[in-house]
This record gives sequence, structure tokens and C-alpha cells, in this order.
Amino acid sequence: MDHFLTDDQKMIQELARKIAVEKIMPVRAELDEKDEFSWDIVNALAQSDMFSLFVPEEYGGLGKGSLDMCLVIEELSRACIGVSTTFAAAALGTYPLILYGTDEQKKKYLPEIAAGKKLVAFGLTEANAGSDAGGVQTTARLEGSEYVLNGTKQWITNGGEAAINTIIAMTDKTKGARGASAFVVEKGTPGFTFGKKEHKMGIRSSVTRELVFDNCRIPRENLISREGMGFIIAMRTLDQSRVGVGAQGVGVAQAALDEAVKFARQRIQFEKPISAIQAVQHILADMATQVEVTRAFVYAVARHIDTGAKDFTKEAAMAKVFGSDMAMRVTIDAVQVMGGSGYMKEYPAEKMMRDAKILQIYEGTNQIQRNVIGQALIKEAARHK
Ligand code: COS
Repeated sequence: MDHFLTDDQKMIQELARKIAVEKIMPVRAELDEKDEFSWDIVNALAQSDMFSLFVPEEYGGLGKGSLDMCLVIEELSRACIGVSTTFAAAALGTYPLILYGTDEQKKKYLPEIAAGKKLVAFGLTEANAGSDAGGVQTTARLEGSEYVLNGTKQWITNGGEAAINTIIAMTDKTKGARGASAFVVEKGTPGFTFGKKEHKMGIRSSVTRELVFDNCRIPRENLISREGMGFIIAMRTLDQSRVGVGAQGVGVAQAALDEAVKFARQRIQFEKPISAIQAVQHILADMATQVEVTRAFVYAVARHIDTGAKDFTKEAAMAKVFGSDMAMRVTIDAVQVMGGSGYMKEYPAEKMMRDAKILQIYEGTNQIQRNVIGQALIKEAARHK
């Protein structure tokens, strides 16, 4: 289907597809098997200017929009969601700086991020702060010209590999969510270490670690915006990135569909390819329809964001929920169409199914997204009353 992409967008999409096919697909099974993060792939993305897409032009980036990001994320996800997670998490960690950083902070950090010289991580989640993002227990205490950070961040994508980390910590616990603030913490800062590397069901080519702050002193200038803005910064950041989770869903579901169709044409049962069996065709038809519908919706939400819309919390949550639920269904169906082969590691379908599961969980569970959508609907209704 023609999605009316510009020539520039088609070029970016093709470039991402080329990286996916040439650099990611040949090694994805091995990275998954070995539970291994690949700097080679990150460097290939950097060489193709992928990290500059989300950075504004005045800070060394290409200043592209949400749709461009979705196109890239979708293509990378067709090859491996682990890799697209590494890439998308770098953008996630950069958005607090782009949206709320001072000119000095942007000048200091963004050009190196855009050049792909420094990877980024976003540190919000903790043992007791997942869905309850306001429940952060890591503290940041102002002492003279420095903030002193204490606490542990959990399940942080790019943790340990990222040179730049945007961290949400409490500057005033008595104020709840309103007492959270956002900071930049550079790798190598004394008192900032990394805990265990997690071993995950899927997206095993992405790295997930704990970030540990033990009397970690950072300059006062590393505060993003002002004290008390941390929760809002985190929410706005997630609004910005959640449509990308929808795009990940579209990418992996397309890949699973392609695998299922290819397999169905080759697999002979009852003396004919199983693709000739109507029950199989119906499963494939439903898979294809869901992928196309979701792609159209994800692109529409991305375009809505790119119009400069002020509030897109609801739409971003819808794209995340719909794209990830669809990806789960479609990857499960791909395994089903492929039967015993689908369950085996010789074929990529089982990895796609394992990988897809995280999309329903990270960047806010799908249950939280439904809360967000529901609350937005009620607020809208109250406004129009
Ligand atoms: N943009 C701007 N402001 C927002 C916002 C958004 N998207 N979402 C909430 N806010 C504001 C609210 O308007 C409210 O402001 P006031 O204090 O002025 O009223 C404040 O933030 C607190 O909001 P709320 O009361 O809704 O907060 P809750 O603690 O109930 O939490 C949810 C809201 C559940 C939506 C939030 O905690 C969340 O998104 N959780 C999931 C976090 C997540 O994605 N984790 C994944 C880890 S990061 S990969």
C-alpha cells in the first residue's frame, strides 16, 4: 500500500532495511543464542546516521520526525526487536534532553549522540517503581554545587553500554511524583556502577542492566529543567517514544507474516502445500489484515505528532497498545501456521514470538496504557460538556 511517504522518508526506510538485511539478519540468531549485545551493529547504525535522525539540526542532527523514526524502527524490528530496542532506547534516553534540556546541555550532549559516538539510556524503572512511575526511591540530594545520587535503577536498556544516562530521582520525597527530578549522569562518574546483566526471554541482543548509585556526585548543572519536573519529563518522554513501540509491533508482525507465508508455500501435507488449505489461508489473511491496519494507524499517529500537536498522550498509548497486542497475536499465529517447525530454533518465528512479548510490557504495560487512554477519554468528555 502507498503510505504517501516523501522521497526522503523512502530513502531513510530503504537505508534501515539495508542495515537490517545486511548487518542484522545474518547474526540475529547467534546474538539471541549467546545473549549478546553487538557494538558492530550499533556502529553500523551510527555510520548510517541513524542516531542523528531524532536530534534537532541545530545540535548536529537531522531533525527528523516521529514518522521517520517509526519507519526506521519498523525496518529494524523486521530483523530483530533486540536491535530496534537498543536504538529506540537511545532515543528514549535523549528525549528528556531534547524536550527539556538547556542550550548548554544540548550543546554538550546532543552532537555526540547524533554522531553515534555515545549511546544513551533512560533510567526510570526501579524495583518498586514500574507501573507506578511516581514511586521512585532513588534520591538526589543537593549539596553545594553537586547533587548526590543514591539508589538502584532496574531493567535499564543499554545499561552499562550507555555513556549518557538520563535518570529520574527524588529531590523531595514528601511531594510524591511532584518531588521527582531528571538528571544526566555520565558513565565513569565515581559512585555510578552497574549491577547484574539480565537474562531475558526475548530481545536478547539488547542489553539490560541495573544502574547503581552510591553517593554518586554530579554537577548541579546536570539537573534537567528544574527540581520537581522529573515525573512530567518522564511522561512526556514516554509519550514521544510509545508510538515507536507500535512500529516495533508492525515490524515484527510483518516479518512473522512473511515467514509464515513462505513456509506455507513450501510445506507439503496431504500432497499439496499447506497454503492451499483454506484454514491456513484464513489465518494468514487475518495476520495480514492486522498488520496493514496497524501500520496505517501507527503512521497516522506519528504524522499527528509531527504536526506539532501539543497533547498526543492518548494516541501514543493507543499505538503502543494496539501495535504490541497485534504483534503478539500475529507472531503466535506464525508459529501456529508453521507447526512443529515454528517451535524450533531453526526458524526465526519462535524468536519473533518471544521478542514480541516485551512490547506488551515495557514503556508502560498495556494495562497502564488502557488506563491512560480511558482517563484521556473522560477528560475530553468533561471538556466538551
Ligand atoms: N504529560 C504531561 N503530564 C502528565 C502526563 C503526560 N503524559 N501524565 C501525567 N501527567 C501529570 C498529571 O497531569 C498530573 O499532574 P498534576 O499533579 O498537576 O495533576 C501528574 O502528572 C501526575 O499524574 P497522575 O496522577 O496521572 O499520576 P499517577 O501516579 O496516577 O501515574 C501513570 C500515571 C500510571 C500513567 C504513570 O505512572 C505511568 O505512565 N506509568 C507507567 C510508567 C512506564 O511507562 N514505565 C515504564 C518504564 S520506562 S521504559
